[in-house]
Amino acid sequence: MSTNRTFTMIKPDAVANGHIGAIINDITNAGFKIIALKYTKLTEETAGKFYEVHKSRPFYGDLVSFMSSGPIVAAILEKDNAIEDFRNLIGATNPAEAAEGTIRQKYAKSIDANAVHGSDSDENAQIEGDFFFKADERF
Ligand code: DGI
Repeated sequence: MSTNRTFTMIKPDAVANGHIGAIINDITNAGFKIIALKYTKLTEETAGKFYEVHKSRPFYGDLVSFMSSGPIVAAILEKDNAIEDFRNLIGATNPAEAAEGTIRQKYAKSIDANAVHGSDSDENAQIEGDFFFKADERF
């Protein structure tokens, strides 16, 4: 159903460092259409729920406190092959390993403060988009 959509967040580090505009520009220049967009802030509780799949990982606590440390931008994006193309646009999880020109290579500082989120599957894109947006917030 949603194979042409992905979900992203501009994370607290990139928001705090003033990169919202540049990142949205990179995203739209890469051919993604914005379906939904929101400036908001996660609490420890909502960040914990969002990242529940990582609950058993050693970095879960740090991830939850980082993701609730400041405002974020959440968005649903549309493009053919959205999941794979968006993950190529953002680059590797660790910005030190992210390819030249990728969003993480340009704007991220560390593996935890890595500027952006991108869904890893169609199923998760659907779940993550539903976490932030109601039907009447999508256009
Ligand atoms: O899909 P990704 O965001 O590229 O990566 P992921 O789903 O494996 O992990 C989700 C987030 O968790 C990632 O964006 C940053 C954080 N993370 C992943 N691996 C590590 C990590 N944080 C720390 N501190 N150490 C890690 O090894």
